[in-house]
Amino acid sequence: MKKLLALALALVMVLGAASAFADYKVAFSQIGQESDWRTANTDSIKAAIENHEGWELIYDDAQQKQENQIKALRNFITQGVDVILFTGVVSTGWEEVLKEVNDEGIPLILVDRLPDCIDQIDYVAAFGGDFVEEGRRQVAWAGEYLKSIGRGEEEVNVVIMEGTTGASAQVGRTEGNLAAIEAYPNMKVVGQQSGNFTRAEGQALMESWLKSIDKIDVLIAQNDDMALGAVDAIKAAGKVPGKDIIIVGCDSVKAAFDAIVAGDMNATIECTPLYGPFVVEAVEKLQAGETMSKEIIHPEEGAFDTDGGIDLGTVVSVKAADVIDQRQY
Ligand code: GYE
Repeated sequence: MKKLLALALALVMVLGAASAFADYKVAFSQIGQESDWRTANTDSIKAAIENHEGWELIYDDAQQKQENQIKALRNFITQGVDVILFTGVVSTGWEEVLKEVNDEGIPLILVDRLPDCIDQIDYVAAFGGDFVEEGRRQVAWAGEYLKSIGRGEEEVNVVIMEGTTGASAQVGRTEGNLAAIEAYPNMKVVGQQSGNFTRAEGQALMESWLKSIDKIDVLIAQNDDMALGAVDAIKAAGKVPGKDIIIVGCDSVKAAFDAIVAGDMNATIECTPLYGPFVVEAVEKLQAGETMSKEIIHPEEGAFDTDGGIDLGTVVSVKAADVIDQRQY
């Protein structure tokens, strides 16, 4: 009997010690791998968690499907993870599953594309780009640039290549694009369609626009990958990207900097994917029992182009060639 008791006691101690050292499970439901931005975002968050002592990363790539993300979130609940990092492929349809996460008492950190139901759910912190402002800056860049080269009075045809339909990044940037265009009566929207944030779909959409629209002067692409796909389509059609068609992208990925320096693109509005450090700070605070502000944190972002000096009201563009060596993604 005594032996049995001693054994049981030893077991309890071993288990207790093991649980004290067990890794803190940080789960991350990622959208997919549609763009250079997304790759940089995944790498930043993965590395930050994996390199942190005592944390274990549980990662899921939803391949652009909302149903996969819902499944992943329910799996995280079943596995009893300690915290969930979440970004939603689209902005609607998350109430039910996020309430389930709340009901289980699993802390939720929102990153990048925030869900529409943000006010109905509990979360510990939220980080994301200011998509409306990014969209506004895209059009303002084109409008101000046209003025700077003496084309401010000329009627120009603009096409807007949108991101994944229903994604908060698409909804916000479209709102910003259209609101900003009001300030430039010379700019007329002659095409507006989704290229799904991918290079291949951006190329295909530009090909079809070049066939169906007589004159295109400006392309506003809601991410750089689509802009780069469009560059290929424009070249294939025998036109000169960056000259015959002014191209403004979004994200400010390395490939866009290269394209700007090469003269193929004119500008890119920054949207940072580097959320690793934000996530680490939030999870550390959570572990320490500190409460955080519910305010959505937008990182500071700039605009980059061929020559710099275009005043966008909230920010002045910087010459891409001057800072290309400092780019981290
Ligand atoms: O701009 C785009 C990516 O949600 C901000 O998603 C992100 C967007 C980014 O596919 O390239």
